[in-house]
Amino acid sequence: KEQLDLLLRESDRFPPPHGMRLSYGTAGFREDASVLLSTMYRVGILAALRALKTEAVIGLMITASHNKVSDNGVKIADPSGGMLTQEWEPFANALANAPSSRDLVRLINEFTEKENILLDGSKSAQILVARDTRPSGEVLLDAAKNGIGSIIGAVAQDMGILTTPQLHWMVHVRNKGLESSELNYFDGLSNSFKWLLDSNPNNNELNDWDKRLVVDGANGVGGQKLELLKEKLNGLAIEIRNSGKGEGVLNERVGADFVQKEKIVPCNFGSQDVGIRCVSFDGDADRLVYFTVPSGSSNKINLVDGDKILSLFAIFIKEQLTILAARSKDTKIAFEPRLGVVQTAYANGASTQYLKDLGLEVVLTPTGVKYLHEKAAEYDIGIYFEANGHGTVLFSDYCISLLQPSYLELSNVFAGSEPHKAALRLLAISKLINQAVGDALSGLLLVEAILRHKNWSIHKWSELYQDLPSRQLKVKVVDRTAVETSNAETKVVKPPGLQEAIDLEIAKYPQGRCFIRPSGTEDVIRVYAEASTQEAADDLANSVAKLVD
Ligand code: 16G
Ligand code: ZN
Repeated sequence: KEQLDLLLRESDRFPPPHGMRLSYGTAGFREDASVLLSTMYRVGILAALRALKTEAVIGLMITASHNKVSDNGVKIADPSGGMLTQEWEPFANALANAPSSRDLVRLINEFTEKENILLDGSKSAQILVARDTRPSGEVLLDAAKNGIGSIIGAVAQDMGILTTPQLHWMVHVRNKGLESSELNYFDGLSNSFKWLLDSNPNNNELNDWDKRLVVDGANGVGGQKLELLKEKLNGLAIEIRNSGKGEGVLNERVGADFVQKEKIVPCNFGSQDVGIRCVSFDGDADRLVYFTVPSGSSNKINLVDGDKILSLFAIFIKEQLTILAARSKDTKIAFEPRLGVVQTAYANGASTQYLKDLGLEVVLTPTGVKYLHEKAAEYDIGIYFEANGHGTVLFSDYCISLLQPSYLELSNVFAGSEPHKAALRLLAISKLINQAVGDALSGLLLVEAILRHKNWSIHKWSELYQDLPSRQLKVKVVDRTAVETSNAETKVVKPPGLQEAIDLEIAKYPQGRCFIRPSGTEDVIRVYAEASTQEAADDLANSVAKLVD
Protein backbone atom coordinates (compact mmCIF):
# COMPACT_ATOMS: atom_id res chain seq x y z
CA LYS A 1 0.00 0.00 0.00
CA GLU A 2 2.72 2.39 1.05
CA GLN A 3 4.68 1.41 -2.04
CA LEU A 4 1.74 1.95 -4.40
CA ASP A 5 0.92 5.34 -2.91
CA LEU A 6 4.52 6.43 -3.29
CA LEU A 7 4.59 5.33 -6.94
CA LEU A 8 1.31 7.05 -7.79
CA ARG A 9 2.30 10.27 -6.06
CA GLU A 10 5.77 10.48 -7.58
CA SER A 11 4.89 9.41 -11.10
CA ASP A 12 2.23 12.12 -11.30
CA ARG A 13 5.13 14.56 -11.22
CA PHE A 14 6.55 13.08 -14.43
CA PRO A 15 3.77 12.89 -17.02
CA PRO A 16 4.75 11.21 -20.30
CA PRO A 17 4.93 13.24 -23.53
CA HIS A 18 1.82 13.12 -25.70
CA GLY A 19 1.60 11.23 -28.94
CA MET A 20 5.05 9.64 -28.80
CA ARG A 21 6.00 6.02 -29.07
CA LEU A 22 9.22 5.40 -27.15
CA SER A 23 11.29 2.33 -27.81
CA TYR A 24 14.22 0.75 -25.98
CA GLY A 25 16.36 0.45 -29.11
CA THR A 26 19.83 -1.01 -29.66
CA ALA A 27 21.22 1.37 -27.08
CA GLY A 28 18.36 2.24 -24.77
CA PHE A 29 15.92 5.13 -25.09
CA ARG A 30 17.15 8.07 -27.13
CA GLU A 31 15.20 11.23 -28.01
CA ASP A 32 15.30 14.98 -27.86
CA ALA A 33 16.21 15.70 -24.24
CA SER A 34 13.11 17.86 -23.74
CA VAL A 35 10.74 14.87 -23.90
CA LEU A 36 12.71 12.48 -21.70
CA LEU A 37 11.81 13.42 -18.11
CA SER A 38 9.11 10.79 -17.65
CA THR A 39 11.24 8.20 -19.44
CA MET A 40 14.12 8.84 -17.05
CA TYR A 41 11.83 8.54 -14.06
CA ARG A 42 10.43 5.26 -15.35
CA VAL A 43 13.79 3.80 -16.28
CA GLY A 44 14.85 4.63 -12.73
CA ILE A 45 12.01 2.36 -11.56
CA LEU A 46 13.08 -0.26 -14.06
CA ALA A 47 16.67 -0.20 -12.78
CA ALA A 48 15.46 -0.56 -9.20
CA LEU A 49 13.28 -3.56 -10.09
CA ARG A 50 16.15 -5.13 -12.03
CA ALA A 51 18.43 -4.72 -9.00
CA LEU A 52 15.81 -6.31 -6.73
CA LYS A 53 15.30 -9.16 -9.16
CA THR A 54 19.00 -9.93 -9.70
CA GLU A 55 20.03 -9.08 -6.13
CA ALA A 56 23.01 -7.32 -7.65
CA VAL A 57 24.23 -3.82 -8.42
CA ILE A 58 22.71 -2.33 -11.59
CA GLY A 59 23.88 0.65 -13.66
CA LEU A 60 21.90 3.49 -15.20
CA MET A 61 23.71 5.66 -17.75
CA ILE A 62 22.37 8.91 -19.17
CA THR A 63 23.87 9.59 -22.57
CA ALA A 64 23.02 9.89 -26.24
CA SER A 65 26.53 8.91 -27.32
CA HIS A 66 27.36 10.40 -30.73
CA ASN A 67 23.96 12.08 -31.23
CA LYS A 68 23.67 15.85 -31.29
CA VAL A 69 23.99 17.71 -28.02
CA SER A 70 20.25 18.46 -27.73
CA ASP A 71 19.45 14.74 -27.63
CA ASN A 72 19.83 12.54 -24.62
CA GLY A 73 19.10 8.97 -23.66
CA VAL A 74 19.30 6.30 -21.01
CA LYS A 75 20.39 2.70 -20.82
CA ILE A 76 20.70 0.06 -18.16
CA ALA A 77 23.78 -2.01 -17.34
CA ASP A 78 23.01 -5.52 -16.09
CA PRO A 79 24.96 -7.13 -13.20
CA SER A 80 27.69 -8.39 -15.57
CA GLY A 81 28.23 -4.81 -16.72
CA GLY A 82 26.77 -5.71 -20.11
CA MET A 83 23.55 -4.46 -21.68
CA LEU A 84 20.14 -5.02 -20.07
CA THR A 85 18.89 -8.51 -20.85
CA GLN A 86 16.73 -8.50 -23.97
CA GLU A 87 14.02 -10.34 -22.02
CA TRP A 88 13.24 -7.14 -20.15
CA GLU A 89 13.09 -4.85 -23.17
CA PRO A 90 9.34 -5.34 -23.75
CA PHE A 91 8.71 -4.34 -20.12
CA ALA A 92 10.97 -1.30 -20.59
CA ASN A 93 8.89 -0.28 -23.61
CA ALA A 94 5.62 -0.83 -21.80
CA LEU A 95 6.80 1.23 -18.80
CA ALA A 96 7.99 4.14 -20.93
CA ASN A 97 4.76 4.25 -22.90
CA ALA A 98 2.21 3.79 -20.09
CA PRO A 99 -0.24 6.66 -20.64
CA SER A 100 -1.11 7.41 -16.99
CA SER A 101 0.27 6.88 -13.51
CA ARG A 102 -2.46 4.29 -12.88
CA ASP A 103 -1.43 2.34 -15.95
CA LEU A 104 2.15 2.56 -14.83
CA VAL A 105 1.41 1.21 -11.37
CA ARG A 106 -0.75 -1.58 -12.81
CA LEU A 107 2.09 -2.59 -15.14
CA ILE A 108 4.58 -2.64 -12.28
CA ASN A 109 2.21 -4.72 -10.19
CA GLU A 110 1.67 -7.30 -12.91
CA PHE A 111 5.31 -7.52 -13.81
CA THR A 112 6.64 -7.82 -10.28
CA GLU A 113 4.11 -10.55 -9.54
CA LYS A 114 5.09 -12.47 -12.65
CA GLU A 115 8.82 -12.08 -11.88
CA ASN A 116 8.41 -12.76 -8.14
CA ILE A 117 9.88 -9.42 -7.17
CA LEU A 118 8.82 -8.45 -3.65
CA LEU A 119 7.88 -4.80 -3.24
CA ASP A 120 7.57 -4.92 0.55
CA GLY A 121 10.86 -3.19 1.22
CA SER A 122 12.31 -6.35 2.73
CA LYS A 123 15.30 -6.25 0.37
CA SER A 124 17.67 -3.50 -0.57
CA ALA A 125 18.97 -2.68 -4.02
CA GLN A 126 21.77 -0.49 -5.27
CA ILE A 127 21.91 1.37 -8.58
CA LEU A 128 24.97 3.23 -9.85
CA VAL A 129 23.91 6.25 -11.89
CA ALA A 130 26.05 8.46 -14.11
CA ARG A 131 25.78 10.81 -17.06
CA ASP A 132 27.85 12.23 -19.88
CA THR A 133 28.59 15.95 -20.27
CA ARG A 134 25.29 16.94 -21.94
CA PRO A 135 23.77 20.00 -20.25
CA SER A 136 20.38 18.27 -20.03
CA GLY A 137 21.94 15.42 -18.04
CA GLU A 138 21.66 16.96 -14.61
CA VAL A 139 17.88 17.39 -14.60
CA LEU A 140 17.35 14.04 -16.26
CA LEU A 141 19.56 12.36 -13.69
CA ASP A 142 17.41 13.81 -10.93
CA ALA A 143 14.32 12.33 -12.55
CA ALA A 144 16.03 8.93 -12.74
CA LYS A 145 16.97 9.18 -9.06
CA ASN A 146 13.33 9.95 -8.29
CA GLY A 147 12.34 6.79 -10.10
CA ILE A 148 14.82 4.74 -8.11
CA GLY A 149 13.62 6.39 -4.91
CA SER A 150 10.05 5.39 -5.76
CA ILE A 151 10.87 1.75 -5.11
CA ILE A 152 11.24 1.16 -1.39
CA GLY A 153 14.64 -0.31 -0.55
CA ALA A 154 16.33 0.91 -3.73
CA VAL A 155 19.17 3.40 -3.39
CA ALA A 156 20.86 5.42 -6.13
CA GLN A 157 24.57 6.06 -5.89
CA ASP A 158 25.46 9.08 -8.02
CA MET A 159 28.82 8.54 -9.74
CA GLY A 160 28.70 11.94 -11.46
CA ILE A 161 30.03 12.46 -14.96
CA LEU A 162 31.55 9.32 -16.44
CA THR A 163 32.17 7.70 -19.80
CA THR A 164 29.63 4.99 -20.58
CA PRO A 165 32.27 2.23 -20.34
CA GLN A 166 33.46 3.52 -16.96
CA LEU A 167 29.98 3.02 -15.52
CA HIS A 168 29.66 -0.44 -17.09
CA TRP A 169 33.07 -1.32 -15.69
CA MET A 170 32.08 -0.16 -12.20
CA VAL A 171 28.97 -2.34 -12.25
CA HIS A 172 31.03 -5.30 -13.50
CA VAL A 173 33.71 -5.10 -10.83
CA ARG A 174 31.34 -4.11 -8.01
CA ASN A 175 29.41 -7.31 -8.57
CA LYS A 176 32.65 -9.25 -8.30
CA GLY A 177 33.16 -7.69 -4.89
CA LEU A 178 36.13 -5.63 -6.05
CA GLU A 179 36.96 -1.97 -5.63
CA SER A 180 35.26 0.14 -8.26
CA SER A 181 36.21 3.79 -7.89
CA GLU A 182 37.34 5.91 -10.83
CA LEU A 183 40.82 5.83 -9.33
CA ASN A 184 40.74 2.02 -9.36
CA TYR A 185 39.71 2.18 -13.01
CA PHE A 186 42.58 4.50 -13.95
CA ASP A 187 45.07 2.44 -11.92
CA GLY A 188 43.95 -0.75 -13.59
CA LEU A 189 44.43 0.77 -17.03
CA SER A 190 47.74 2.44 -16.37
CA ASN A 191 49.26 -0.54 -14.53
CA SER A 192 48.36 -3.12 -17.15
CA PHE A 193 49.46 -0.74 -19.92
CA LYS A 194 52.83 -0.30 -18.22
CA TRP A 195 53.09 -4.02 -17.77
CA LEU A 196 52.48 -4.62 -21.48
CA LEU A 197 55.06 -2.03 -22.49
CA ASP A 198 57.64 -3.49 -20.11
CA SER A 199 57.08 -6.97 -21.48
CA ASN A 200 58.18 -5.75 -24.88
CA PRO A 201 61.39 -7.50 -25.94
CA ASN A 202 62.22 -4.73 -28.44
CA ASN A 203 61.82 -1.90 -26.01
CA ASN A 204 65.08 -0.20 -26.88
CA GLU A 205 65.14 -0.28 -30.64
CA LEU A 206 62.15 1.79 -31.56
CA ASN A 207 62.01 3.65 -34.80
CA ASP A 208 58.72 3.36 -36.66
CA TRP A 209 56.61 3.77 -33.58
CA ASP A 210 56.10 7.40 -32.66
CA LYS A 211 55.38 8.48 -29.10
CA ARG A 212 53.16 11.31 -30.31
CA LEU A 213 49.42 10.78 -30.41
CA VAL A 214 46.74 13.42 -31.01
CA VAL A 215 43.29 12.70 -29.59
CA ASP A 216 39.95 14.19 -30.70
CA GLY A 217 37.72 14.05 -27.61
CA ALA A 218 34.50 14.93 -29.54
CA ASN A 219 34.04 17.81 -27.05
CA GLY A 220 32.72 15.19 -24.66
CA VAL A 221 33.56 13.23 -21.56
CA GLY A 222 36.30 11.10 -23.14
CA GLY A 223 38.79 13.92 -23.54
CA GLN A 224 38.22 15.04 -19.95
CA LYS A 225 38.83 11.57 -18.57
CA LEU A 226 41.89 11.07 -20.74
CA GLU A 227 43.35 14.27 -19.24
CA LEU A 228 43.18 12.54 -15.85
CA LEU A 229 44.43 9.17 -17.06
CA LYS A 230 47.29 10.79 -18.96
CA GLU A 231 48.91 11.82 -15.67
CA LYS A 232 49.40 8.17 -14.84
CA LEU A 233 50.84 7.10 -18.19
CA ASN A 234 54.49 6.98 -19.19
CA GLY A 235 55.83 6.40 -22.64
CA LEU A 236 53.14 8.23 -24.57
CA ALA A 237 53.02 11.89 -25.59
CA ILE A 238 49.29 12.55 -25.76
CA GLU A 239 47.83 15.82 -26.99
CA ILE A 240 44.10 16.22 -26.48
CA ARG A 241 41.94 18.45 -28.70
CA ASN A 242 38.19 19.00 -28.61
CA SER A 243 38.35 18.21 -24.91
CA GLY A 244 35.05 19.96 -24.26
CA LYS A 245 36.69 22.77 -22.32
CA GLY A 246 36.81 25.20 -25.25
CA GLU A 247 34.19 26.56 -27.61
CA GLY A 248 33.35 23.43 -29.54
CA VAL A 249 29.99 21.69 -29.40
CA LEU A 250 29.65 18.02 -28.47
CA ASN A 251 29.82 15.78 -31.57
CA GLU A 252 29.56 18.72 -33.97
CA ARG A 253 31.98 18.04 -36.83
CA VAL A 254 34.14 16.14 -34.33
CA GLY A 255 34.30 12.66 -32.88
CA ALA A 256 34.46 9.05 -34.01
CA ASP A 257 31.03 8.92 -35.63
CA PHE A 258 31.70 12.00 -37.76
CA VAL A 259 35.20 10.88 -38.72
CA GLN A 260 34.16 7.33 -39.59
CA LYS A 261 31.09 8.28 -41.61
CA GLU A 262 32.34 11.44 -43.36
CA LYS A 263 36.00 10.45 -43.67
CA ILE A 264 37.10 14.09 -43.35
CA VAL A 265 39.24 15.83 -40.72
CA PRO A 266 37.42 16.82 -37.52
CA CYS A 267 37.50 20.46 -36.34
CA ASN A 268 40.87 21.62 -35.05
CA PHE A 269 42.77 19.05 -37.08
CA GLY A 270 44.54 19.86 -40.32
CA SER A 271 47.79 20.32 -42.16
CA GLN A 272 49.81 20.58 -38.92
CA ASP A 273 48.93 16.93 -38.25
CA VAL A 274 50.07 15.40 -41.54
CA GLY A 275 51.37 11.89 -40.98
CA ILE A 276 50.81 11.90 -37.20
CA ARG A 277 48.80 9.19 -35.44
CA CYS A 278 45.37 10.63 -34.61
CA VAL A 279 42.42 9.07 -32.82
CA SER A 280 38.77 10.15 -32.38
CA PHE A 281 36.47 9.17 -29.50
CA ASP A 282 32.70 9.44 -29.67
CA GLY A 283 30.62 11.56 -27.27
CA ASP A 284 30.50 9.02 -24.45
CA ALA A 285 33.86 7.39 -25.23
CA ASP A 286 32.70 3.88 -26.00
CA ARG A 287 34.05 4.08 -29.55
CA LEU A 288 37.37 4.98 -31.11
CA VAL A 289 38.76 5.16 -34.64
CA TYR A 290 42.27 6.13 -35.72
CA PHE A 291 43.14 8.24 -38.72
CA THR A 292 45.93 10.18 -40.41
CA VAL A 293 45.82 13.45 -42.30
CA PRO A 294 47.42 12.99 -45.70
CA SER A 295 49.55 15.75 -47.24
CA GLY A 296 47.88 17.99 -49.80
CA SER A 297 45.04 20.44 -49.60
CA SER A 298 42.01 18.13 -49.40
CA ASN A 299 40.26 17.64 -46.06
CA LYS A 300 40.05 13.86 -46.55
CA ILE A 301 41.57 11.51 -44.00
CA ASN A 302 42.97 8.00 -44.09
CA LEU A 303 40.62 6.14 -41.77
CA VAL A 304 41.82 3.26 -39.61
CA ASP A 305 38.48 1.97 -38.41
CA GLY A 306 37.13 -0.60 -35.97
CA ASP A 307 37.83 -3.42 -38.42
CA LYS A 308 41.52 -2.54 -38.45
CA ILE A 309 41.61 -2.20 -34.67
CA LEU A 310 40.06 -5.64 -34.47
CA SER A 311 42.62 -7.00 -36.94
CA LEU A 312 45.49 -5.55 -34.91
CA PHE A 313 44.15 -7.12 -31.70
CA ALA A 314 43.54 -10.43 -33.45
CA ILE A 315 47.07 -10.62 -34.88
CA PHE A 316 48.70 -9.91 -31.54
CA ILE A 317 46.53 -12.25 -29.50
CA LYS A 318 46.94 -15.02 -32.03
CA GLU A 319 50.72 -14.56 -31.88
CA GLN A 320 50.68 -14.91 -28.11
CA LEU A 321 48.53 -18.02 -28.36
CA THR A 322 50.94 -19.50 -30.88
CA ILE A 323 53.90 -18.88 -28.56
CA LEU A 324 51.97 -20.39 -25.68
CA ALA A 325 51.08 -23.44 -27.75
CA ALA A 326 54.76 -23.96 -28.63
CA ARG A 327 55.59 -24.70 -24.96
CA SER A 328 57.90 -27.60 -24.26
CA LYS A 329 56.60 -31.15 -24.15
CA ASP A 330 56.81 -31.55 -20.37
CA THR A 331 54.33 -28.81 -19.58
CA LYS A 332 51.03 -29.98 -18.24
CA ILE A 333 48.70 -27.50 -19.90
CA ALA A 334 46.18 -29.31 -22.04
CA PHE A 335 44.38 -26.17 -22.99
CA GLU A 336 44.11 -24.60 -26.44
CA PRO A 337 42.02 -21.46 -25.97
CA ARG A 338 39.37 -21.03 -28.64
CA LEU A 339 39.79 -17.63 -30.28
CA GLY A 340 36.82 -16.14 -32.11
CA VAL A 341 36.24 -12.93 -34.01
CA VAL A 342 32.82 -11.27 -34.23
CA GLN A 343 31.85 -8.61 -36.76
CA THR A 344 28.67 -7.18 -38.30
CA ALA A 345 27.67 -6.86 -41.95
CA TYR A 346 29.20 -3.36 -41.87
CA ALA A 347 32.67 -4.86 -41.55
CA ASN A 348 34.59 -4.09 -44.69
CA GLY A 349 34.71 -7.21 -46.85
CA ALA A 350 38.48 -6.88 -47.11
CA SER A 351 38.79 -7.14 -43.32
CA THR A 352 36.69 -10.28 -43.11
CA GLN A 353 38.77 -11.87 -45.87
CA TYR A 354 41.98 -10.84 -44.16
CA LEU A 355 40.91 -12.33 -40.83
CA LYS A 356 39.81 -15.58 -42.45
CA ASP A 357 43.12 -15.78 -44.31
CA LEU A 358 44.84 -15.58 -40.92
CA GLY A 359 43.00 -18.78 -40.10
CA LEU A 360 40.63 -17.13 -37.64
CA GLU A 361 37.04 -18.11 -36.99
CA VAL A 362 34.88 -15.13 -38.02
CA VAL A 363 31.14 -14.83 -37.35
CA LEU A 364 28.64 -12.07 -38.14
CA THR A 365 25.85 -10.86 -35.85
CA PRO A 366 23.24 -8.11 -36.22
CA THR A 367 24.29 -4.53 -35.40
CA GLY A 368 24.31 -3.53 -31.74
CA VAL A 369 26.70 -4.27 -28.95
CA LYS A 370 24.35 -6.65 -27.18
CA TYR A 371 24.48 -9.10 -30.12
CA LEU A 372 28.23 -8.91 -30.70
CA HIS A 373 29.03 -9.16 -27.01
CA GLU A 374 26.83 -12.19 -26.47
CA LYS A 375 28.46 -14.01 -29.38
CA ALA A 376 32.01 -13.11 -28.36
CA ALA A 377 31.34 -14.41 -24.84
CA GLU A 378 30.96 -17.93 -26.30
CA TYR A 379 34.73 -18.15 -26.89
CA ASP A 380 37.66 -18.49 -24.48
CA ILE A 381 38.90 -15.29 -26.09
CA GLY A 382 36.32 -13.44 -28.18
CA ILE A 383 37.19 -10.25 -30.04
CA TYR A 384 34.35 -8.14 -31.35
CA PHE A 385 34.29 -4.81 -33.14
CA GLU A 386 31.89 -2.80 -35.20
CA ALA A 387 33.42 -0.88 -38.09
CA ASN A 388 32.33 2.29 -36.26
CA GLY A 389 34.88 1.61 -33.52
CA HIS A 390 32.87 -0.04 -30.77
CA GLY A 391 34.38 -3.27 -29.53
CA THR A 392 36.45 -5.12 -26.97
CA VAL A 393 38.10 -8.45 -26.18
CA LEU A 394 36.37 -10.87 -23.81
CA PHE A 395 38.24 -13.52 -21.81
CA SER A 396 36.33 -16.37 -20.20
CA ASP A 397 36.90 -16.87 -16.47
CA TYR A 398 38.31 -20.30 -17.29
CA CYS A 399 40.81 -18.83 -19.71
CA ILE A 400 41.90 -16.22 -17.18
CA SER A 401 42.40 -18.87 -14.50
CA LEU A 402 44.78 -20.75 -16.82
CA LEU A 403 46.85 -17.63 -17.46
CA GLN A 404 47.60 -17.04 -13.77
CA PRO A 405 51.28 -17.27 -12.75
CA SER A 406 50.44 -19.84 -10.08
CA TYR A 407 48.75 -22.11 -12.59
CA LEU A 408 51.59 -21.66 -15.10
CA GLU A 409 54.19 -22.71 -12.48
CA LEU A 410 52.16 -25.77 -11.55
CA SER A 411 52.03 -26.69 -15.21
CA ASN A 412 55.80 -26.40 -15.68
CA VAL A 413 55.57 -23.22 -17.73
CA PHE A 414 58.38 -21.43 -15.93
CA ALA A 415 58.94 -17.72 -15.43
CA GLY A 416 61.28 -16.29 -18.03
CA SER A 417 60.29 -18.74 -20.74
CA GLU A 418 58.66 -17.39 -23.87
CA PRO A 419 55.35 -19.23 -23.31
CA HIS A 420 55.24 -17.80 -19.78
CA LYS A 421 55.73 -14.29 -21.11
CA ALA A 422 53.06 -14.81 -23.76
CA ALA A 423 50.59 -16.00 -21.14
CA LEU A 424 51.29 -12.99 -18.95
CA ARG A 425 50.83 -10.66 -21.91
CA LEU A 426 47.40 -12.18 -22.49
CA LEU A 427 46.64 -11.77 -18.81
CA ALA A 428 47.66 -8.10 -18.98
CA ILE A 429 45.38 -7.61 -22.00
CA SER A 430 42.48 -9.11 -20.07
CA LYS A 431 43.09 -6.56 -17.32
CA LEU A 432 43.60 -3.64 -19.69
CA ILE A 433 40.66 -4.09 -22.00
CA ASN A 434 37.18 -3.44 -20.61
CA GLN A 435 35.41 -6.77 -19.99
CA ALA A 436 31.98 -5.17 -19.80
CA VAL A 437 31.69 -3.12 -22.97
CA GLY A 438 33.72 -1.34 -25.69
CA ASP A 439 35.85 1.41 -24.17
CA ALA A 440 37.77 4.10 -26.08
CA LEU A 441 40.27 4.66 -23.27
CA SER A 442 41.26 1.04 -22.81
CA GLY A 443 41.05 0.40 -26.57
CA LEU A 444 43.47 3.23 -27.18
CA LEU A 445 45.98 1.87 -24.68
CA LEU A 446 45.84 -1.62 -26.17
CA VAL A 447 46.35 -0.29 -29.70
CA GLU A 448 49.31 1.78 -28.50
CA ALA A 449 50.88 -1.12 -26.62
CA ILE A 450 50.59 -3.45 -29.60
CA LEU A 451 51.92 -0.91 -32.13
CA ARG A 452 54.87 -0.40 -29.84
CA HIS A 453 55.42 -4.13 -29.44
CA LYS A 454 55.43 -4.58 -33.16
CA ASN A 455 57.31 -1.34 -33.75
CA TRP A 456 54.69 -0.39 -36.32
CA SER A 457 53.77 3.06 -37.55
CA ILE A 458 50.10 3.76 -38.15
CA HIS A 459 50.88 3.52 -41.87
CA LYS A 460 52.24 0.02 -41.52
CA TRP A 461 49.16 -0.93 -39.53
CA SER A 462 46.83 0.70 -42.02
CA GLU A 463 48.36 -1.32 -44.86
CA LEU A 464 47.46 -4.70 -43.34
CA TYR A 465 44.83 -4.79 -46.07
CA GLN A 466 43.21 -2.30 -48.42
CA ASP A 467 39.59 -1.45 -47.61
CA LEU A 468 37.11 -2.06 -50.41
CA PRO A 469 35.42 1.21 -51.41
CA SER A 470 32.06 1.53 -49.63
CA ARG A 471 29.12 3.87 -49.34
CA GLN A 472 26.51 4.32 -46.62
CA LEU A 473 23.20 6.08 -47.25
CA LYS A 474 20.05 6.53 -45.24
CA VAL A 475 16.54 6.70 -46.59
CA LYS A 476 13.89 8.48 -44.52
CA VAL A 477 10.80 6.30 -44.19
CA VAL A 478 7.46 6.56 -42.41
CA ASP A 479 7.66 3.11 -40.88
CA ARG A 480 11.05 1.50 -40.61
CA THR A 481 9.56 -1.69 -39.21
CA ALA A 482 8.22 -2.46 -42.70
CA VAL A 483 11.68 -3.87 -43.44
CA GLU A 484 12.72 -7.07 -41.69
CA THR A 485 16.02 -8.87 -42.15
CA SER A 486 17.68 -12.17 -41.35
CA ASN A 487 21.18 -13.71 -41.57
CA ALA A 488 22.80 -11.00 -39.45
CA GLU A 489 20.95 -8.32 -41.44
CA THR A 490 22.40 -9.42 -44.77
CA LYS A 491 19.06 -10.59 -46.25
CA VAL A 492 15.71 -8.83 -46.45
CA VAL A 493 12.78 -11.11 -45.62
CA LYS A 494 10.08 -8.40 -45.66
CA PRO A 495 8.67 -6.85 -47.85
CA PRO A 496 8.65 -9.78 -50.26
CA GLY A 497 10.58 -9.40 -53.50
CA LEU A 498 12.89 -6.68 -52.23
CA GLN A 499 15.89 -8.95 -51.67
CA GLU A 500 15.57 -10.35 -55.20
CA ALA A 501 15.59 -6.80 -56.59
CA ILE A 502 18.68 -5.95 -54.49
CA ASP A 503 20.42 -9.11 -55.72
CA LEU A 504 19.84 -8.04 -59.33
CA GLU A 505 21.59 -4.73 -58.61
CA ILE A 506 24.50 -6.37 -56.77
CA ALA A 507 25.12 -8.70 -59.72
CA LYS A 508 25.95 -5.70 -61.90
CA TYR A 509 29.10 -4.81 -59.91
CA PRO A 510 32.42 -6.66 -59.51
CA GLN A 511 32.99 -7.48 -55.80
CA GLY A 512 29.56 -5.96 -55.19
CA ARG A 513 27.97 -6.42 -51.77
CA CYS A 514 24.98 -4.55 -50.43
CA PHE A 515 22.47 -4.82 -47.62
CA ILE A 516 19.74 -2.70 -46.08
CA ARG A 517 18.47 -2.64 -42.50
CA PRO A 518 16.14 -0.57 -40.37
CA SER A 519 18.13 1.69 -38.05
CA GLY A 520 17.80 0.91 -34.36
CA THR A 521 18.22 4.56 -33.40
CA GLU A 522 16.53 6.70 -36.11
CA ASP A 523 13.49 6.52 -38.38
CA VAL A 524 15.51 5.53 -41.41
CA ILE A 525 16.47 2.54 -43.49
CA ARG A 526 20.23 2.30 -43.86
CA VAL A 527 21.89 1.18 -47.08
CA TYR A 528 25.45 -0.15 -47.18
CA ALA A 529 27.22 -0.95 -50.44
CA GLU A 530 30.70 -2.13 -51.30
CA ALA A 531 32.31 -2.65 -54.71
CA SER A 532 35.69 -2.63 -56.44
CA THR A 533 35.64 1.14 -57.12
CA GLN A 534 34.21 4.10 -55.20
CA GLU A 535 32.03 5.03 -58.16
CA ALA A 536 30.58 1.54 -58.32
CA ALA A 537 29.93 1.49 -54.56
CA ASP A 538 28.15 4.86 -54.84
CA ASP A 539 26.06 3.68 -57.78
CA LEU A 540 25.11 0.44 -56.09
CA ALA A 541 24.09 2.26 -52.90
CA ASN A 542 22.06 4.80 -54.84
CA SER A 543 20.20 2.29 -56.93
CA VAL A 544 19.34 0.17 -53.89
CA ALA A 545 18.23 3.30 -52.00
CA LYS A 546 15.75 3.93 -54.84
CA LEU A 547 14.32 0.44 -54.35
CA VAL A 548 13.64 1.28 -50.70
CA ASP A 549 12.07 4.68 -51.28
C1 16G B 1 23.92 2.03 -31.26
C2 16G B 1 24.73 0.84 -30.88
C3 16G B 1 25.88 0.65 -31.84
C4 16G B 1 25.35 0.56 -33.24
C5 16G B 1 24.48 1.73 -33.57
C6 16G B 1 23.79 1.51 -34.88
C7 16G B 1 25.17 0.06 -28.64
C8 16G B 1 25.73 0.39 -27.30
N1 16G B 1 25.28 1.01 -29.55
O1 16G B 1 24.66 3.20 -31.14
O2 16G B 1 26.53 -0.53 -31.50
O3 16G B 1 26.40 0.53 -34.17
O4 16G B 1 23.48 1.86 -32.58
O5 16G B 1 22.86 2.52 -35.09
O6 16G B 1 24.63 -1.01 -28.86
P1 16G B 1 21.73 2.34 -36.15
O7 16G B 1 20.89 1.16 -35.75
O8 16G B 1 21.00 3.64 -36.16
O9 16G B 1 22.41 2.09 -37.47
ZN1 ZN C 1 28.97 5.96 -27.82
